[in-house]
Amino acid sequence: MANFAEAIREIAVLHDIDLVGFARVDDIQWGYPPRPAEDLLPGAKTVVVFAAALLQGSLDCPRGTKGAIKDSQVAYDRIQNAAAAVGRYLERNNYLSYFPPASMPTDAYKQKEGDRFAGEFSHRQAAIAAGVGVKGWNNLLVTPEYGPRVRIGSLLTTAEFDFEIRELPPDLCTGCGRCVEACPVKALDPHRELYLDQPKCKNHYIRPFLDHTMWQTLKNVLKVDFFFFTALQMLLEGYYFSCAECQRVCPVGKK
Ligand code: B12
Repeated sequence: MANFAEAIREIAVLHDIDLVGFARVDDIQWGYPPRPAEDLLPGAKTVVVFAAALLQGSLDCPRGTKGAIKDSQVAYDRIQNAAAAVGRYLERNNYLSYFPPASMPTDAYKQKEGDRFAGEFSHRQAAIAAGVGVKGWNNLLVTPEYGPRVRIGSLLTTAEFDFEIRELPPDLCTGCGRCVEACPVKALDPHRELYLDQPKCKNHYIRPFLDHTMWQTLKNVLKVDFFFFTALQMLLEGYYFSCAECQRVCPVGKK
């Protein structure tokens, strides 16, 4: 059998992917809401995880997150291009492949704590199983090389092949608490079952439309010029988030 792991790494590097990992789908801890790989690709055996590092300079830029948005969009393209190329390579070898979106579209659920967005697959859980990183206090995947400053994506495949999974130090996230402190809306608490208060994070993060209160949100929408200009930019440019503090302040992997 071809050395799939090696060939996949080579394809990923050509698409500017920084870290590649592999895991058996049965070793992925279920996410919540549960969505096992079998649901998405019947017969799935292996998951390939891709991490695309972000520019630390873009995240650190004192003028906010505009540059970071662009860099993240490019990271999503890098991941999707790599996943599509690896998928085609595996299908040429007669194994089916599927890559769940690394970003939107997501599903929305009504829950008692408020609306919750959930992707159809947890790239974070897959990346943890593949030894790409560990879960940090910031609720994010923290890698030794880039800390949480990565976008991640996965490809499911029916192929089974040999690979190695690296061992990561369990204290990679030292629990320094900088992310918890830095969160502008205090949405992080690693001592709760769900580290992240999603509605709090989401309402802050997709500002300027949504705000902390209904009233403030309405005021934003009623500023007509502001509303149309912002809506236009969001639609044309995919400009939709305005906070990445929990990624920015993490000391792990900082240059
Ligand atoms: C919806 C979404 C959001 C929502 C909700 C976040 C959430 N779910 O935690 C909002 C808008 C709030 C958000 C915010 C952010 N997001 Co976001 N988001 C997503 C998205 C699209 C889906 C997440 C999801 O629901 N997955 C499905 C569920 C099943 O899995 P999960 O949440 O990953 O896994 C957790 C749960 O399953 C839970 N869990 C596991 N078992 C159990 C069992 C029980 C009983 C319970 C209750 C829970 C539970 O623990 C898991 C790990 O935290 C993912 C992409 C993706 N598809 O994964 C990006 C993603 C998680 N976001 C990302 C980023 C970067 C951000 C932000 C920094 C904003 C920004 N600037 O982009 C913030 C960070 C917030 C934070 N500190 O967690 C990155 C994270 C990269 C990394 N290094 O980890 C991802 C992976 C996108 C990507 N492809 O790179 N996000």
